[in-house]
Amino acid sequence: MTNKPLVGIIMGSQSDLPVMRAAAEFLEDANIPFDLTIVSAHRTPQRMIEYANSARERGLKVIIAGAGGAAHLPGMVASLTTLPVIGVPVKSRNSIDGWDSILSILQMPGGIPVATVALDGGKNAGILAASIVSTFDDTVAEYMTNYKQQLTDKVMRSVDQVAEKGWK
Ligand code: RP5
Repeated sequence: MTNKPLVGIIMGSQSDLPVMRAAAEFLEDANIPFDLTIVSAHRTPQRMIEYANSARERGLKVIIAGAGGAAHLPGMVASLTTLPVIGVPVKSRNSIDGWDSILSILQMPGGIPVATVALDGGKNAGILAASIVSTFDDTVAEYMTNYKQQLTDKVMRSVDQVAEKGWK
């Protein structure tokens, strides 16, 4: 595995970090190199353009972009790069109830998709990015197989417990 970042994690504000760190934690556990920074579509539009335009040549394979409220960052980055973009709607303090962020990221026009995860779904964004990396990296593919097996094992332990102890 290279040390060069394969996944870029960006967010509109430092206030998004509590949600977005879950993506970083999953990638760190999976031993996938990533970089993480703040890029605001509205407050640093030029920086957003530079980030997205240079992403592929810097070696990134997928971008995770999170934002809240009028969440234009994921869609605008997707419009500027041919890399896959995973969008994380964040229920930020300027968000009414989260739907504003969800719809801003989800309801993209034809031709410019953003793979949108659930509200505050930083962890799933990390998992999805890792799945994308697993398409060309066998070590990551094995990690993902083990990860899914752990999920299955956990549920099956619950099945056994309920069967043993009953629902009361
Ligand atoms: C969005 O506005 C950011 O992504 C963040 O979710 C929200 C609030 O930003 P701050 O005012 O906390 O910097 O652009």
